[in-house]
Amino acid sequence: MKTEFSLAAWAARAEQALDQHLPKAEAEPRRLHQAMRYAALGGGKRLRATLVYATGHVLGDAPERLDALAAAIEMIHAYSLVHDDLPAMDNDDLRRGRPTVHRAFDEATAILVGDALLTEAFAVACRSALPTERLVEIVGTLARASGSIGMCGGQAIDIAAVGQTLSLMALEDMHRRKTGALIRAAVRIAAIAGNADGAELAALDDYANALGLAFQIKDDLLDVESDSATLGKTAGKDDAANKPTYVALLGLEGARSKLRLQGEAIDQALQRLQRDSSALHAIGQWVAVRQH
Ligand code: GRG
Repeated sequence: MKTEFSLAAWAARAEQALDQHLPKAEAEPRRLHQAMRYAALGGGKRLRATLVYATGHVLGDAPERLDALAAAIEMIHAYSLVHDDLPAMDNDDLRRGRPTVHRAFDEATAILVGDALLTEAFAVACRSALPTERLVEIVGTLARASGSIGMCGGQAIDIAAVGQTLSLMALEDMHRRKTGALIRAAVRIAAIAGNADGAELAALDDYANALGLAFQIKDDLLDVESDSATLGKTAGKDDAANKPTYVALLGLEGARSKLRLQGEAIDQALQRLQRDSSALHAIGQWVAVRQH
């Protein structure tokens, strides 16, 4: 039986969950808490939180049970963006159409905002009303996805690769860690919360893996297709021309065809679920056609 869902409603729900679970702006230290809220609220596509709700929906879990996990994964994502924007990394002035945290506040505050968002995310995840063994698995999943074999590792590989020619395999490995790991974790933590069995976990992981690559390929395509992608960039070590991308390696048509292949992998993975997976399918379609 098909069940109703709305990706936009889940994205809006994530915003409310964040508002509820982030430290209040009036709580001391106020400047840090205001900056954390500035970084995490009021922008972003909420892809990772939407994946949490959609995976729960496919497994029959109500969104109320997943609010803390949705907030936690968006907090980790927000931390990564704040640190990625720092002068020592991408040195960006704008994020989500507003000054980056180190511009709106200051650099030390931005470092602390990232540290606090990452750390607090684990406390927020632990607010989920779940059996302890599932919570432990969820916390471990989030930690591995964020740490040196996941997102931080991908960022380190990316920094080392600036100005270098990467093979397709190396580029894919970097993206699987840098952006793919957290996207996979979003699906996995909802799957753990929803008590998915081994076969379902494997199918969902294959889905998320293909979705993560599709997201990155589309990001590279958008970078060359839209002038707005360069807004807010300061020239320097992270000049887009210096960065290895799918378009640089495969050309426009090659990258588009690789994106279509990920779409097929998404469909195949979802077929193995033997459930109404239209919500996850809709996210796959949105990733391929998104314009920002
Ligand atoms: C600093 C530890 C550390 C990691 C940074 C994720 C990341 C690693 C950097 C992001 C750099 C970047 C702009 C990558 C391109 C793809 C990407 C992840 C974009 C941002 O994610 P979206 O598009 O952002 O989901 P919104 O704003 O919609 O939440």
